[in-house]
Amino acid sequence: MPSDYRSGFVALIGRPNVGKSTLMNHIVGQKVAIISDKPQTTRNKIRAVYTDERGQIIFLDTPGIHKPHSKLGEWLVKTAKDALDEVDLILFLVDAEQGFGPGDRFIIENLKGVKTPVFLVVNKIDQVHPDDLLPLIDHYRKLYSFKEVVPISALQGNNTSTLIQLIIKELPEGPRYYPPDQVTDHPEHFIVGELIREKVLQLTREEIPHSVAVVIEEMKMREGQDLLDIRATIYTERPSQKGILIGKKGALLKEVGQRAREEMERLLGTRIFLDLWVKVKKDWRNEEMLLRQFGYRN
Ligand code: GDP
Ligand code: MG
Ligand code: K
Repeated sequence: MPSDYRSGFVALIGRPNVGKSTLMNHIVGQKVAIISDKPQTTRNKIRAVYTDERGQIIFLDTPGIHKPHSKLGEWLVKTAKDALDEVDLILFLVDAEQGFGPGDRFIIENLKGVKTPVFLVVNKIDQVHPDDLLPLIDHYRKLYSFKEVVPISALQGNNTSTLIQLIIKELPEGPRYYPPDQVTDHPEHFIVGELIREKVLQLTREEIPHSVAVVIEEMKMREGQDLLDIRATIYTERPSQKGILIGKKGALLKEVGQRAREEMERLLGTRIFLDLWVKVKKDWRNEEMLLRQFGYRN
């Protein structure tokens, strides 16, 4: 990793249907698997992670800013505004085809109290004549001082690499928080890892526990099925420990997997296929990639 590696948190805001989900999916290069739609209590939920050799962008799902019609609505707007103060950058996505709307005005009014820099991202440029684009951008610019203005088409991918480049430039220097192949993160990752570790501890003796770590390599719904695929690796420090963990003809590992899977299914309310591996990694405690993943607590 270069020493000037950049990383940080980016909130994507905008009216419904401006293309937020489309942009997110395009940037991470695949559909972001939604593992659970249980209501979130956290203000910022990680939605997608983009990684390249220059930096890592963590996109957050912050509560939307809509004109409040109630006390609860007011509280939600307040929460959303506070959340926007905690990120490194805000992408305000607007719809070139629909043009300026009252929803945009409301968001801009609220951005005025927020210290985080804001990019205006004008989406759906594939639907408008270039001559109409500049007056629209001017209109937004008169209302707010955006750090950058980036016209894109999230659907066709026009100018999205420029957008990524500008985002990374704006982020502070920082570490890679997530492994490069990870595009989503959910608290479930952590819980699932802990469940596996718990079963290992319950089914083995003292020589195993302290040297065991569990990494969830992949967790996603199988296309078109109500089945969650989870691929996990249990790391031990010595080959002898690996042998113990696997057991005679794989019996122990099978037992660990079965117990963990049954509990996960109850917890997450979905059928699960658990693909469980054991690997030896001497000194995993010093391995940067693993530490990053183990160190994560939401
Ligand atoms: P969200 O509500 O902001 O998440 O918006 P979505 O991502 O769900 O997009 C709403 C609609 O706009 C969908 O029908 C998308 O296919 C469409 N859309 C998104 N981005 C573009 C774009 O760049 N060009 C065009 N033509 N349509 C887009
Ligand atoms: Mg959406
Ligand atoms: K601001």
